[in-house]
Amino acid sequence: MQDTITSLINPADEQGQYLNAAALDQLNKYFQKGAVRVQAASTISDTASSIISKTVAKSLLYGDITLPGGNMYPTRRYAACLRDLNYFLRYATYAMLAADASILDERVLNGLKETYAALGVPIDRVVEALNAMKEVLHGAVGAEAGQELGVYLDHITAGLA
Ligand code: CYC
Repeated sequence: MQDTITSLINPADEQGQYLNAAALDQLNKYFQKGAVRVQAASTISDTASSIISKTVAKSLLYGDITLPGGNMYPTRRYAACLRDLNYFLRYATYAMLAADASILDERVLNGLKETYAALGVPIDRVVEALNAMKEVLHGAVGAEAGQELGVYLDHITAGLA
């Protein structure tokens, strides 16, 4: 996993250089938003299950997908879906704190598209749920952190395309 700090320090170290003005400017922006990110992560830690249930209610709950023949039926699959949404929320939160998407590539997206295809998990519905999660997060953590989390949820969507 990478984060903003290591991704600026590592290349400078490889060249034996102090951080240049552009790198320091990026670090400054990263630290300026630090309190907002930690506050958002704190809200998510406290309210994750409500964020997930609102997400499901907005996107998946009232349709055929939860009925016999749908991929969220029976309860075992429903539970797998809730678990996956929790993974997406938790890893998007880590990525937001690091301001770096690499953890998503390494731990979430690696092989996920193929797994979903093999199990018949409908990717368009996963994307619908990810978009609903973005809206729910906007309400839960506010516009600024919500927008940043949205970048990482979009990264998951892009990795499933
Ligand atoms: C299954 N989701 C899976 C599986 C994996 C993941 C590996 C197959 C193994 C299992 O059932 O546990 C995902 N596992 C992950 C991820 C990580 C991981 C992301 C990284 C931490 O370790 N079905 C729907 C909805 C959607 C859904 C649209 C929820 C948004 O219709 C999800 N995922 C879903 C379902 C299954 C699944 C229903 C079970 C499918 C089956 O067994 O038939």
